[in-house]
Amino acid sequence: MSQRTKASVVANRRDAVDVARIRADFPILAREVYGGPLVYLDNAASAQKPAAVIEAMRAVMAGEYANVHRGDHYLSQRVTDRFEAARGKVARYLNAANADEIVFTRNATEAINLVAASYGRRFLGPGDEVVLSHMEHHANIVPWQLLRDEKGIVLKVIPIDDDGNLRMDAYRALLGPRTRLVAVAHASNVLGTINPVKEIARLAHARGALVLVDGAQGAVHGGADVRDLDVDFYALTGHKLYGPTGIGALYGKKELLEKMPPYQGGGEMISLVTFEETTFKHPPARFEAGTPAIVQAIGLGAAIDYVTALGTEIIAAQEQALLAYATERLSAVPGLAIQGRAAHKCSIVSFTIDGIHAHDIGTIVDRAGVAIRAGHHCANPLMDRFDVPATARASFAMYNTMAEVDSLIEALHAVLEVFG
Ligand code: 7TS
Repeated sequence: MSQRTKASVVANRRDAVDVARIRADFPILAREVYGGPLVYLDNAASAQKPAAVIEAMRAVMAGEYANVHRGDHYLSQRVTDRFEAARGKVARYLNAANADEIVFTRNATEAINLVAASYGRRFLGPGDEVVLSHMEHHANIVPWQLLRDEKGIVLKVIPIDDDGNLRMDAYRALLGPRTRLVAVAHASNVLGTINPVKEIARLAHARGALVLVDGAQGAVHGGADVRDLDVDFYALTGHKLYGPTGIGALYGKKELLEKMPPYQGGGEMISLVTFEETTFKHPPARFEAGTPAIVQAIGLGAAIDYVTALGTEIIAAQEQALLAYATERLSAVPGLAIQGRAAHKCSIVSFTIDGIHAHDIGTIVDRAGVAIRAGHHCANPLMDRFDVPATARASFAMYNTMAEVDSLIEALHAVLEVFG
């Protein structure tokens, strides 16, 4: 093993919780890269998977696999039960009133596209306004632009301040008689800002507008309570929540989903088909055409079981401790600027270093085994707002350690050396 000793992955007393115990649940964290420990700080892009998720997926394929909802036979019934149980777990995780309010999708992107393609095409028309924010991921911008080009809706953008907070005064001023939908991120994947979604929803509802929350990041850090937030739609993605890829979910209030038309046609979503006409099932089946991601949904259910058993307090305690420590140490790196200094943040820190491109930072720290992300993070308008082409981004999960933050800082000093 290189100079990068075991110390950099071993949890110690500076950690807020017993991280070593959590790390032991994630097989990949034990592997090495370039002959030294892996320091995985790219959790906002995709989180690693606990053994419980890997095992749940293996077990269903090895022992209980068949297609869902369509077989009278034993295996089909067993796997259908497990698939529907996973839906129930998502519903409980989001505190939805009913499992029928959860539509399985491929990811958060597909969940947002579903609302644009179904609700948007049916209920929005020329001049209707959809309010977005300047910190949205492309997944919560482009579907609305496609709808704008098709239906003539108008997009309005909530500005943000220099610390990365939504300008709530400007938001209030944007809300008007034509506002039909407000679509905002629960948490920014670049700035880490956690938005005041409950207040955003309250103000939108007072004007008769609906609220869609992109929870791709927000659902990870301590969950989300859709009834407390009182949002109409909430999109999440499984792979950031320690689950597999290929599975996400859309929460939608029952009365809304019930009046929304299908956006894809095929098997499983119909009641009766003739060549003249087709009648559709009730939600969520209406929105799940074709064979769903059965194994992945069960894997997501296992991931939710895992984080629920660990407990949101434990997760939040370690993530917030990592965020505070990383912010303090990064701030002391010469020439480094942090983008996103909101008071209420999740464990994501974006930064730039004077005169060094973000991709160079990412590449050099990688050679020290430190995985971060560099780029525009699918948030071009936000890059423009901060007048940077790209940022480097470290994003922490509850299995990361203070010692790993030290490894990042050490690697950044190596970057500074390379660039003189
Ligand atoms: N919304 C936000 C806020 C995100 O951070 C992401 C993914 C998405 C939507 C899309 O999620 P998907 O699972 O549908 O692709 N964000 C990132 C990221 O920050 N780095 O890689 C993916």
